Amino acid sequence: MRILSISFCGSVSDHFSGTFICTSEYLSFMEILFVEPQYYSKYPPLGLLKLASYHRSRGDKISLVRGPEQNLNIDPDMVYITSLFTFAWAPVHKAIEYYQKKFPSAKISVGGLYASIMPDRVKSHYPLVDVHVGLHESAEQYMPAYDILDTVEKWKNWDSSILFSTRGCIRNCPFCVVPKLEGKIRVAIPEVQNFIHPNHKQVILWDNNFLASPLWKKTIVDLKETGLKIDFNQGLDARLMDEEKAQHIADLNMPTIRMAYDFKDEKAAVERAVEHLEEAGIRRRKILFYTLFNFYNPDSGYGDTPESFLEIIQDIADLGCVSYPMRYEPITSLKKNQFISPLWAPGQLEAIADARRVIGFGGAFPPYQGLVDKFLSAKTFDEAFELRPKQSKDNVSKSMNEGLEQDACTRGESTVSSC
Ligand code: B12
Ligand code: SF4
Repeated sequence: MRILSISFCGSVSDHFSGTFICTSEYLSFMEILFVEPQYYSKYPPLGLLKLASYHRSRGDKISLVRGPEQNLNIDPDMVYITSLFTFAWAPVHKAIEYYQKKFPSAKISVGGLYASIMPDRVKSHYPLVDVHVGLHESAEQYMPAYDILDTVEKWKNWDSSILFSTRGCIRNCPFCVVPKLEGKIRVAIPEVQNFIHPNHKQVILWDNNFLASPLWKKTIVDLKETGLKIDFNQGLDARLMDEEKAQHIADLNMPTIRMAYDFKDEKAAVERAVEHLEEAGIRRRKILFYTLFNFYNPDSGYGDTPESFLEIIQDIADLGCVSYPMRYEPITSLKKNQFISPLWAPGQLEAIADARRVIGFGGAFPPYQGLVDKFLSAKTFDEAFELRPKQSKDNVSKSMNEGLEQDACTRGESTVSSC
């Protein structure tokens, strides 16, 4: 830790946050190393970028690395390690061990999703490490320090601003950890334009349930004014879609409208949402529905089945929209794709994975005529997801795609969400 004496009112801030520290006392500042473990991720470590901005505004010296980094010419006072999916715990543990050994006198703090969902597990492996559970409310107010991404090869050319305009959710779906970690919905950023980097080309919103925001209209108007491409990445709640919301959404530059259709009792709401969006001028093939499968609640004995899943896929095909199957992962899953609901056979789960790869496009099922016919004519799940053994991937995709326009909404998409 270094001690700096300031005898006047000085700015020690990040130019985006505009925060001033005004003091005539001794100000201590630290050198902090921010570590993103080396797990698979399509997105840079947003939480760490906000924390980095926050600490920069306090005068601390910050640097960012991904995974165990050998070429480091620093002697940090603190190492901040983030975490993501619980099933991606191994790279987090590896990072803790590596930096504990490399900087034995540094204080190590671990936060993020895995640490928040399973703090006791982290603590039992590493009793000396600080475990931070939940959000860091002060850091939440800061523009992420996107500039430090330049120092990490993987993120050098990152050009999108990511934000949560709200946190929390109005619902309490049994398969989701958001209400437990973030609580009820609240506005996190009322003026989204202040959180969009001037050089960025796209805005990605990670709101859990954007349409439930009391500021949904203002936020959409503000987003529209940026003229940038907008992605409500976590999906919009079809049950909350109405005529007015659909009109506003249609005003945005949004290649894909993502929503969720998880359970059969959502059918009427899903149909209404599609109608509203179509009336607002959005083509049905631009609308994508995430569909949960393999969910099972041992307490109630309730879960989806191959048959209920097929009905949902048929409904979506019939509506002329895209479906994106999403396999349920238990909240404390330590290994992806290990959980098998007692209402599903392992081969049926594999059949969905194979179909997404072979006859799907970017993991989704677009409303190509061949696919729609295949799903709608099927009497059983096995018939719908059966693949002709002799057809190669290229042949099947070609016959499905023939004469059909590739849809922007599924091109190269492999993102999935739980909402
Ligand atoms: C964006 C997102 C995705 C993205 C990927 C994200 C990425 N980075 O690559 C996409 C859309 C691809 C995705 C996919 C999936 N997702 Co997802 N996703 C999310 C979401 C919305 C945000 C995750 C994120 O990146 N957060 C970045 C974090 C860490 O930043 P932050 O929250 O702003 O950080 C704050 C705090 O955590 C803290 N903090 C963070 N780090 C640190 C470090 C220190 C030292 C300190 C002090 C504090 C601190 O301070 C920050 C500021 O407040 C969460 C829901 C949510 N609201 O969190 C679900 C969530 C993580 N997803 C979930 C799931 C289930 C999935 C899927 C498995 C769905 C499926 N069935 O296919 C897939 C898995 C994909 C895969 N790769 O295998 C679950 C995970 C549960 C679990 N067991 O881990 C979540 C929690 C949602 C849910 N339903 O419960 N997802
Ligand atoms: S799945 Fe979506 S709607 Fe349901 S509780 Fe989670 S964030 Fe809310």
